Amino acid sequence: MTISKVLDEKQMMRALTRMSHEILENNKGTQDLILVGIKTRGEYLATFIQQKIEQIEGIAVPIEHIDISGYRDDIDEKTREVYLKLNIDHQHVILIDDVLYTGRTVRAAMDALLDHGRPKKISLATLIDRGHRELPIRADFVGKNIPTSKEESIHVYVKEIDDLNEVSISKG
Ligand code: 3GP
Ligand code: 5GP
Ligand code: MG
Repeated sequence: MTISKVLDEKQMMRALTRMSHEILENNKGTQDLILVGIKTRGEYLATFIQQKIEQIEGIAVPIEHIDISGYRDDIDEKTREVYLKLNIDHQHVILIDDVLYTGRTVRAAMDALLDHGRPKKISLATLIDRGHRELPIRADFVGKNIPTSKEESIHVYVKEIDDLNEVSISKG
């Protein structure tokens, strides 16, 4: 198996910092902004972006994390239980995930959100876009585009779980 580093810690932090600025620029500040991290690793990336936005703007934007496994169309379990404490009506929700691949996870996350309210806008931020979409979904904020083959895997490591911040790609 060959493994190569795609982003070291500094590069990963810079990418997330740039994405935080882009989100603020796009939204013209923090007004009506809600961050929703998709578990597991999207949760930690969302928290990083929230802290960065607070450093830049001095405002802690609302944040929530969702586990959308019950909403996926390619697994049997259809529990469709996603709990959101925040009222997302008329808000600009930024969905945040680690890797965007087929787009099915994001489709499921949008279903879950729309069961809970009527946001004025949903945007998508992903640290890595590896291509191979199976649905008409694209990200608004991307850390790095990494064209992959289907045999390759992207590994996103976050300090809170993996004791390091890094992205690598493996094959074989
Ligand atoms: P995450 O929950 O921290 O994002 O999807 C469950 C986990 O499996 C993910 O972790 C992800 O890192 C890992 N994973 C690696 N390759 C794949 C893949 O091709 N599809 C999915 N759904 N998950 C993958
Ligand atoms: P999708 O639903 O777009 O196919 O896949 C997105 C989800 O699957 C992400 O939440 C991500 O965790 C996981 N995923 C898909 N491909 C990869 C990959 O190559 N590496 C990692 N780490 N996660 C992946
Ligand atoms: Mg993920």
